[in-house]
Amino acid sequence: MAKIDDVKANVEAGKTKLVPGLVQDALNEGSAAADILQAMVDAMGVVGEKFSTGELFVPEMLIAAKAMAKGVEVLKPHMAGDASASLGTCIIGTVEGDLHDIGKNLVAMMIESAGFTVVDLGVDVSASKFVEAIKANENVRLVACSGLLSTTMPALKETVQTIKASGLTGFKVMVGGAPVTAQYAEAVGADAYAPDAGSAAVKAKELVTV
Ligand code: B1M
Repeated sequence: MAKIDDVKANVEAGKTKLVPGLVQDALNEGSAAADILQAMVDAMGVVGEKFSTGELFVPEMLIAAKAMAKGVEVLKPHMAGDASASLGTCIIGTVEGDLHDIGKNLVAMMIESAGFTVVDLGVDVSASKFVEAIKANENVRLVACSGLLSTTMPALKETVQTIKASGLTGFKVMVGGAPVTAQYAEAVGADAYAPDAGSAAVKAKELVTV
C-alpha cells in the first residue's frame, strides 16, 4: 500500500499518533503535499458518510479531525506559497454556533501563504466579535467567514449583514463551507464565495488587487 493510502486509512481511523509520521513518509515517497491533503479531506468525507449512516458517532468524528489536524501540521511548510508580499490583514473565523475548524484552518493557511496577515478568531464567533476584530486590527482587507452546518447558515447571513451594516469599509467579505453556494453567498450580500481552500486564496488575492 502506498503511504498516501495509509494516511487516508489512519485519518479515517483517528490514529492521531501515527498520522504525522505517515504524512512525512508519504512526502518522502514523493507524493505531492496537495495530494496528501486531498487524501485526508477524502478520509473526512468517509467519516462524515459513516456518521450519517450511524456507523460512527461524534467522538470518532472528533478523533479523526484531530488526526487530520496533526497531519496538516506536517504538511504546512510544504504548502506555503510566496508570503513575501503583504496584502493586508484577513480576519477569519467559523460563525456562531459552529465548532468545525479544519476547513477554516486550511483556508487560513492558504490565505496566509498568499501574502495576508491572518487573524484567526477561532470557532463559534459571533457577528459582533467579527466587527470588533475589524475595528481592532490595522489594514483589514478581507473578512472570511466559514460555516459547516446547515443550521448555522442563518448565522453566516447574520454575520455578513452585521458587518455590512457596521459602516466599516476598506475590506471585502468572503464566505464558504460545505453547505454554502455561490448563490447563497450572493443572496446574503457577501462579496465573494470560494468552494475550497486553494480557490479561497486565489479569490482573496483577486479581491484585494483589482
Ligand atoms: Co460535524 N458535521 N457535527 N463534526 N462533521 C458534518 C459537517 C456533517 C456533514 C456530517 C454528516 O452528517 N455527514 C454534519 C452537518 C450536516 C449539515 O448540517 N448539513 C455534521 C453534524 C450534524 C455535526 C453535529 C451536529 C453532530 C452532533 O452533535 N450530533 C455537531 C455540531 C457541532 C457544532 O458545530 N455545533 C458536529 C460536530 C463535529 C465534531 C466536533 C465532532 C467534528 C469537528 C471537529 C473540528 O472541526 N475540529 C466534526 C467533523 C469532523 C465533521 C466532518 C466528519 C468532517 C468536517 C471536516 O473537517 N471536513 C463533517 C462531514 C464532512 O465534511 N463530510 C461533519 C474536512 C474539511 C477540509 O472540509 O470543513 O468542508 P470542510 O472545508 C473545506 C470547504 O468546505 C471549504 O474549504 C475547506 C478546505 O478545502 N471551506 C471554505 C470551509 N470554510 C471555508 C471558508 C471560505 C471558503 C471555503 O471562505 C471564507
